[in-house]
Amino acid sequence: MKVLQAVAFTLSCGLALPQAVAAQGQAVLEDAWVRALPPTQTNTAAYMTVRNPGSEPLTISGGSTALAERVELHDTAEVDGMLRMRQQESVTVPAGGSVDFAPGGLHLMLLGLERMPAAGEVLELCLDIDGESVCTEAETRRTPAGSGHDHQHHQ
Ligand SMILES: [Cu+2]
Repeated sequence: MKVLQAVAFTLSCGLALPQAVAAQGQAVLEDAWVRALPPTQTNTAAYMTVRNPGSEPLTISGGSTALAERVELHDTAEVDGMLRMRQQESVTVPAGGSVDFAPGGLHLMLLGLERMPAAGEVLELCLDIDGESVCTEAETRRTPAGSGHDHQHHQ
C-alpha cells in the first residue's frame, strides 16, 4: 500500500499550502478489491475503505470503472430474515473518519459488466466525491484477503 501512502502524503502537503484547503480531494481510498464471480454473471461488487483525513465531511455520490456500465452505491439490510440490497443516493464520510465498503454491508455495485474480471486482474475504480473523481486500483479476488466468509450472525 505504499502508493496509497504516497497519495496521502501528497494530499497533506497540498493542504499546507495557503488557500489550498478545499474539501475536495482529501479522500484516501484503501484496500480496494473486486469480487470475482463466475463469468456468466454481469454484475459484481467492489469493496474498500474510504478515509477522510480532512476537517469537513465528504460525500460519495457514485463511482465508475471502465468495465462496468455503471457503479451504484448499495447498502445491505436484513429485512424479514432476508438480506436485501438497497441503492444509496450518497454516502457521507465524516471528518476525520472512514467508511468501510465491506461484504454484508455497504458496497459498490458494478453493473452491466462488459466481462467478468479474472481473479488477480487489477481495475481502476473511481468514486465521485464532492464532484471530483478519486481513483484507486482494485484487485479482483474470489474472497476477502485474510478472512473467510464467516460472519457470526448467531446469538
Ligand atoms: Cu448491491
